[in-house]
Amino acid sequence: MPLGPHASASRQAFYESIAPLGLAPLWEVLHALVPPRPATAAQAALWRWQDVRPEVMRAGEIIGAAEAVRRVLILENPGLPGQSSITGTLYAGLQLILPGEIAPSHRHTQSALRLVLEGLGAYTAVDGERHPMTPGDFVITPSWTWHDHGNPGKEPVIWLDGLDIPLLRMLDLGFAENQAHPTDRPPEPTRPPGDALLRYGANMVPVADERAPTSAPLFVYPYARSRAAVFALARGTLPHPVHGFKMQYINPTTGGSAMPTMATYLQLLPKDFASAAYRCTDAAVFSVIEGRGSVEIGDEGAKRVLEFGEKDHFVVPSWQRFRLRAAAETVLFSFSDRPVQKALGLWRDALE
Ligand code: 1HN
Repeated sequence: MPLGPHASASRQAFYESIAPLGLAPLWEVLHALVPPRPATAAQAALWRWQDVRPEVMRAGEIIGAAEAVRRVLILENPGLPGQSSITGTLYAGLQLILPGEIAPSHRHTQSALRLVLEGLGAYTAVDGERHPMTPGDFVITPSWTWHDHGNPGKEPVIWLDGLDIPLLRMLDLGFAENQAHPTDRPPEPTRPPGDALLRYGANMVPVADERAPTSAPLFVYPYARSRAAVFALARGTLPHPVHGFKMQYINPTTGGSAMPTMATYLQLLPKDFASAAYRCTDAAVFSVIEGRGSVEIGDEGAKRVLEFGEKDHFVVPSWQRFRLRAAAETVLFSFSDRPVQKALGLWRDALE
């Protein structure tokens, strides 16, 4: 029992006497339990590509993808050490797959997203379809879908992984299974290349769908298409004062977020754009696809300015005031747990 502000020696003795009965005094913790505003332990943080890329490549020298199962360096929030978390509810990491390697097939209740950062020639397979990954491609692995990765190409390939691991840990509903297959031979695809995009990515959905629908049947959002969409949004209009030109990736069968637990966005900031100050209750992880700029995070007195460039990652914690500035035309990918907060009727934002 931590010694709270009201814990005189006699009170402390009382607390110790009730602890074996599974009892604890609310008044010592009440203010921490119901803070006037989110008091996250997560901190604003930046991972610079030039610092982390060499370490990701070094991981490739010390362990193989098959042995590691997933060879990933976790982007761990400095305020949440040892928790494999970038925010209170989300996990992020950088995954490397070298030429000739495979990462074996498995499935889990945690939903996953990938944003390809570097390299050509690797694929990710979801539900039996292989997608050849190109930088900027956004790929999802919805909850409980089988997935594996492979690199039959000639270049190392690195991508960002985002998962709802801490959220599911909080809910105690982690399940996982490994698919039986030789570790040197990936499972054979069961669907032709491009199938999901053709079926679900043409502003149409199949009537009387014979395939068992997953929670989100469209699993690939190729960068060329998403990029064209945000640039089209920018034509002939002024940027939104907070968001610039920002679009959400959707699940075509619901119109909602691509996955039920994580919202994902692509955002274009014109050169010299400076956003209005803004805060929202969903902490967000950003990946810089193109351009450079800065993000100012925190209130007066506790402000931090993080300068970002291509392939850098940064995190804006819950309810911290932030402003984005673009020194060049900039394209940002980001993700958060906003759909969960909205489903519970709890999400808030404020212009201030
Ligand atoms: C996972 O399945 C992948 O499939 C990446 O690439 C990272 C982190 C924790 C648990 C499962 C993947 C993961 C993961």
